[in-house]
Amino acid sequence: MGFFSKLQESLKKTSDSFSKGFDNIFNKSKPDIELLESIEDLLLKTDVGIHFVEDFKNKLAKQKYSQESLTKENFIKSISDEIEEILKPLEKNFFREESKKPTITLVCGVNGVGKTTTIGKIAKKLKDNGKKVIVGAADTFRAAAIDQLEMWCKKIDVPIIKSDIGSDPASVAYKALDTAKNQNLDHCIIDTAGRLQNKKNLMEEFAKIIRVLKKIENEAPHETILILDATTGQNALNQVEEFQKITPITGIIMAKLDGTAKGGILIAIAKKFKIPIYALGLGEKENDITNFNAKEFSAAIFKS
Ligand SMILES: Nc1nc2c(ncn2[C@@H]2O[C@H](COP(=O)(O)OP(=O)(O)O)[C@@H](O)[C@H]2O)c(=O)[nH]1
Ligand SMILES: [Mg+2]
Repeated sequence: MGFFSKLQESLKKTSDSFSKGFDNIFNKSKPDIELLESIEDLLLKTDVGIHFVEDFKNKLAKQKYSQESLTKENFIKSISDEIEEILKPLEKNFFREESKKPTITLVCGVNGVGKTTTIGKIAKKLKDNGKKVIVGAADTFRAAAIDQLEMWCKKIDVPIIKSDIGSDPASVAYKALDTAKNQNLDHCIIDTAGRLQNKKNLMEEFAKIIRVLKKIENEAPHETILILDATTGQNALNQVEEFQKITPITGIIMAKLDGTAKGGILIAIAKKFKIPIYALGLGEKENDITNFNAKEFSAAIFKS
């Protein structure tokens, strides 16, 4: 299956929600104001966010649709154009060629969003692209987290640096980067713990990881990727805000877009934070990841 079909299939719940909503709205002939209100409700249900809805409504109001041109097709065209316009500037491919060797990437996000799984997928994809990758298991808080990353690394045949549960995350990160340097590898990817409920500790932990990485490579980390879970809806916005206080985020990967009708959350996040989007997670398997493309995303949302 091609990645566009995969994206379409993954976003099916979101696109079904849009298309059923639009059908319901446009099957009844209603005066404009009611129509706009129905559209507003529908958009809010898919989590695109109030700012998007308000701006879009203003834009529509300016376009002055006549009664005849108030068709479903016209609306869908306007909305998908608007979405593409917002998302287009944020297209950034994580798998682009990098001159930095090794490219050092910190992966962060709250527990359960898909950090470890996403690391497995990106390491696999980088490896498939001929890159040499090493992974550091710096989420030392839970034994299961280390085991899980190790299982991934075995499966995709990528080396891992790990230590015991409870050990210092910064020292794991340091060892991973040191190995990457010594062996002239292309990518060093560090998994981290996501205990946002203990923000002060997490902040200190990140500061320390970054401090020790900088001892080896002054520019480290080149990338700090925040993983978000599309099924958490509006809460993802808070997570961006909180993690930005902990450390500057260079890119977002939205995981679990396959499991939700609330795929619109990506639009809300794009509109509010304007952080580049590196990739999308579309399932639990190793190849369930795709580059982010604004046009394809918008097309997939309005497919059905
Ligand atoms: N459906 C789906 N599940 C995912 C995706 N990414 C991760 N998961 C699942 O989400 C759960 C938590 O993932 P994990 O990588 O352990 O999250 P972490 O705690 O942030 O490291 C696991 O059951 C994963 O299989 C995705 O893109 N789609
Ligand atoms: Mg994990």
